[in-house]
Parts: sequence; structure tokens; C-alpha cells
Amino acid sequence: MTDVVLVALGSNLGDRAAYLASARNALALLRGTRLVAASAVEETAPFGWSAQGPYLNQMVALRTSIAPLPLLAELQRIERSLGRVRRARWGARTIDLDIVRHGERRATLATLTLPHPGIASRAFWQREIAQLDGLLAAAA
Ligand code: A4P
Ligand code: MG
Repeated sequence: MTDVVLVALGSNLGDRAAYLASARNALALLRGTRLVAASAVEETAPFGWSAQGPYLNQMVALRTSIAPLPLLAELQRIERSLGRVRRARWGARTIDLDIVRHGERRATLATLTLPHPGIASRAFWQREIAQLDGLLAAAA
């Protein structure tokens, strides 16, 4: 049983494009997982805390058998492997990986909200989701 999962990538420290590429590679290597589509990479102005540099953002679609909470743990492991240090919420980071959608699943746990509540307020996520939905429909 696999689900289509959308994962958002964001980086605003160091070699941002290289962090996105390393994260895509690590996601594609997860057990029981294929990376099936990727949106364009977009440069975006920071929201939240404004005294930080611009982000490169991208979203990818995975087909995976990994359930939401173990997948969140894998994303946090990848973040750590790419040098992410948790400082301020919404502060600068080498890589941030968020689960935007996990199939049709809904969750309101302390550690995981699905779908991600940021969808409504982030125009760049809405553009990336539209791109991925188009790519997935064309491949179906
Ligand atoms: N968490 C809950 N739901 C989820 C989910 N669906 N996916 C929890 C991933 N994590 C989820 O995240 C804090 C906690 O959220 C996690 O421990 C997890 O249990 P974090 O990655 O530790 O910290 P964070 O990223 O600073 O907080 P958060 O709330 O994820 O921030 P965002 O929403 O990711 O914002 N500006 C631009 N232009 N582009 C960006 O990508 N990103 C941020 C961070 C700020 N400004 C930005 C961007
Ligand atoms: Mg995050």
C-alpha cells in the first residue's frame, strides 16, 4: 500500500541549491519510496522572521509505503544529516523538510498536522502543488 506524499523543501543558508539536491537524493533513497515528480525551484522572500536571507523552495511528490510519523522522523534525520541546527522557529536553516500532504490522511497531533496548515497562506506552495498535481495527472 503506497500513498502519494508531497514534501516541501526550503533552504536559505549556504549553497541552497546543493542542499535541495542533497535532500532530493536522500528522499529518493528512503526504503519503499520513489520520487515521482518535482516542482520548479523558486526563490522566495522570507516570511516569519524577516532578518534572514531569501529562500529557495521546491516541492516533490513521493510514492511511499512509509506512514506519516515514521516519515516525519526520516525527514528530521535527513535535516540533521544536512547540518540543520534548530534555533529559532521560522529562523534561517540549511534545509527544512515539511510534509504538506500524505495521501488523504488527516492528523492533528502535537508533532504532526496533516494536511500542513501552511498551505492556505503560502502562495508558492499553492503554485508548487498545482505543478505537481499536473505532473501526477499527466503520468497517471
Ligand atoms: N510539524 C507539525 N506538522 C508538520 C508537518 N506536516 N510537516 C512539527 C513537518 N513538521 C510538522 O518544525 C517544528 C515542528 O513542526 C516539528 O518538530 C514537527 O513535529 P521545525 O522544522 O522543527 O521548525 P520550523 O521549520 O522552524 O517550524 P515550522 O512551523 O515547520 O516552520 P515552517 O512553516 O516550515 O516555516 N520563508 C520562505 N520564503 N520560505 C520558507 O520555506 N520557511 C520557514 C519555516 C520560515 N520562512 C520561510 C520558509
Ligand atoms: Mg519545518
